[in-house]
This record gives sequence, C-alpha cells and structure tokens, in this order.
Amino acid sequence: MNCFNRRLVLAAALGLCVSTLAYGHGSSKGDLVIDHPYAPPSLANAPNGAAYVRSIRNKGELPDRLLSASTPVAARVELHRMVLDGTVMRMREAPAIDLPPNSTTSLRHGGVHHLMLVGLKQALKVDDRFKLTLNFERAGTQTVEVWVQTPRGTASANEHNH
Ligand SMILES: [Cu+2]
Repeated sequence: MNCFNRRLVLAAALGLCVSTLAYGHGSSKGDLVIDHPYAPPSLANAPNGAAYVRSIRNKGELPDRLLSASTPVAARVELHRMVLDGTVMRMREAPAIDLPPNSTTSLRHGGVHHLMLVGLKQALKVDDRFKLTLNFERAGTQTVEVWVQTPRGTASANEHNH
C-alpha cells in the first residue's frame, strides 16, 4: 500500500478535532509516561484502522524517539504524519516520531501524528481492548493497552477510509 497516494481533504481533517476524553489509562517506561492509548472503532470491512495516544511525556533530559509499533490486531503498524500540501492534507509514513526531552507529544485525532493499523485482522468495536507494542529508541519496548472508543465530536474513523 502506497502511503504517498493517500489523500485527505483538509476540511475532513479539521472536523476531527476531539474534545478531552473524560477518562483514561496509562503506563510508563523509563523516562516516558504514556497516557491513554485509544482507537476509534473500525468501519465495516475496513482494511485499516488508526490508533492514537493522548500523550507521551518525556520527563528525561535526553531525546527519545518512537521507532516502530506492532499489534496482534493488524498485519503491521505505520507511523503516520500529516503534511499539508497546498490545501490537501496528505498522510506520509514517518521513519520515527521525535520525543524531545522535557516535553509532551500527542498522537491525537486530527493532530500531526498517528499510528495506522494496516491490514486489520479483526474489527475494532467500542469497548474492545487490544495490545500495542511501542518500540522506543532509548526507553526500549513497552506494550500498552488500547481502548476502542468513539472520540467525542466524531461519527466514525472516516479519516482512515482511504
Ligand atoms: Cu494514517
């Protein structure tokens, strides 16, 4: 699947802003505090899905990077970055997501970065939980639990219906 050919209309992206979720869960590994991994329910027969992390805080003095991720529910996970090209938002696969020291990075709906679940092996339904393993350059590997939920202000995971 060629990520560079995927297109997303800017208006659709802007419509996906999410209000703060009322509850959450999290974990930490080394200097990283990983708050509330979540995923929207997948569309019927959708080949791909998305996963998000409300925030990853690097409380250390050294930079870290998210290098890759994997999950039992999809063939592979891609790190995606939204890039504005003229008036069109395009999704590009990113080699890594930077986690600068003493900072917080969000992988949010409608934000710059997200994780794409390529080749879903099962439908993601509201209230499902699944494992996601995150591989960090410095902090190492951490497996988190992703909560499937419909973010407020969105009807579905339409931004990944491409
Ligand atoms: Cu994507």
